[in-house]
Order: sequence, then C-alpha cells, then structure tokens
Amino acid sequence: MDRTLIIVKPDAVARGLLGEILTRFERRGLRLAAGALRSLDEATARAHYAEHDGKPFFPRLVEFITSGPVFVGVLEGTEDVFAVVRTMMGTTNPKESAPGTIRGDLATETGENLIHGSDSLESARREIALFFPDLA
Ligand code: IDP
Ligand code: MG
Repeated sequence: MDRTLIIVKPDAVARGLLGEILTRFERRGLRLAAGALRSLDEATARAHYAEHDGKPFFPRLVEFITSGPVFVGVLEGTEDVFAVVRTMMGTTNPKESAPGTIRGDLATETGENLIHGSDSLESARREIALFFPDLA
C-alpha cells in the first residue's frame, strides 16, 4: 500500500481548518496511518524543503512553516495516493487552483496555501522517513 506525507500548515491550523482538511481526505477513502500536531524546528523545516534551498522564497518559507503548530500526517488507502492528495490540494498558487480543491476553496495566497503533500513516491518515502522514522 502506498503512503504519502501531508503537512497541514500553520495558516490552516490557526484558521481552524484542520478538521475540514482531514475530513476531505477521509471522505475520499484515505486513512491516516500516523499523525500529530508538531512545532517544526528550523533544521527539520530546512531538511524537509531542501529542494527549495537557494530559491528567493526559501527563507520566508522556513520562517512560515516554523511559525506555529502544524499537523504532520501519513495518508494511505490506494495506489499512487500521493497523486490523489496532490489533485485534492490544488495547484501551488491558490489563485489558479480549481474550485473543489483545498487551495481552490479555502486559500488565495501562495505563501499561505494551507497544505503540503509529497509530490512523488520517492518524495513520500524521504519525507515519511524524516517525520516518522518508525514507519519507514
Ligand atoms: P507545492 O507545495 O505545491 O508542492 P512547491 O513548489 O514544492 O509547491 O513549493 C513549496 C512551498 O513553497 C509552496 O507550497 C509555497 O508555500 C512556497 N512557495 C513556492 N513558490 C513560491 C513563490 O513563488 N512565492 C512564495 N512562496 C512560494
Ligand atoms: Mg512541493
């Protein structure tokens, strides 16, 4: 069974959208294999987003993701679950996200786009190992 990592970002937790977001995945038929509220330290945030190190938005991204509690979870329930989750999230820039997606229904700004989801099976494996080493 494939698994994928989600992070419900500080903006979503602060806005009280954690339940709404998890409900969408559960109603789709996905299950939480693990999950917890956490406050990410800078080293973990930098490791998680290492592919973006050096980009103009990287410092702000690390500052944002460490700015408050996040919910880190592992979803499972179907083959290519990462792709199902990515489709449900919507595009990175919420202004372009389709209605019906999490970002398209609930967000407007790229810097506060509510949710992270692994972008491939390889990314999912790496990210799950970072946050839930017991599951890897
Ligand atoms: P994704 O979250 O849709 O996979 P990525 O390109 O992996 O998008 O970027 C990671 C995160 O970095 C985004 O979700 C967003 O929070 C932030 N980000 C990406 N591009 C920009 C940008 O151009 N300006 C500000 N923040 C950005
Ligand atoms: Mg990404």
